[in-house]
Amino acid sequence: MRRTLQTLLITILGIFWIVISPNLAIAAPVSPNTAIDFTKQQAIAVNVSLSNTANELKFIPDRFIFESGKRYKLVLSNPSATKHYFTSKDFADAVWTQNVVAGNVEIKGNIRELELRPNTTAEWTFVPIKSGTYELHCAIAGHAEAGMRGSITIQPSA
Ligand SMILES: [Cu+2]
Repeated sequence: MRRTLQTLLITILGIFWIVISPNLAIAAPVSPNTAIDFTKQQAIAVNVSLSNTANELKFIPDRFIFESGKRYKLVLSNPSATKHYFTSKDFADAVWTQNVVAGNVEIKGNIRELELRPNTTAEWTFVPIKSGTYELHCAIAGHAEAGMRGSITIQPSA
């Protein structure tokens, strides 16, 4: 008699579990597989040259279009004989910076501007967040006026 009662109880608990378990799955937090992890997204490489071997005062290219929510790796190089800046503070405020890698150093955290000495490169990995068009210039006196400027556009995600 006692054994029958025990079996019955287990059966009832079993049925209860079958009924409740799909609801538990629904109540569970969003699966990690469906969540977006920007850091695992393949980075889209974009190159920019600050001046050139002829020391022309310009960015090559000087117009950029990025899409919000995508991960980019901006590869900056300075092949000229003088140092230059990649300055676009409003753009820097409109992105989430993952890191900047220069030489053997990786810098994490917000970036405001980058200074590149002659024959150096740096890689800036970021995810655009806020759409808009932002001005770009070199912060060295006279360089922007001589043509070292451009624009960076962040488009809303498609
Ligand atoms: Cu410059």
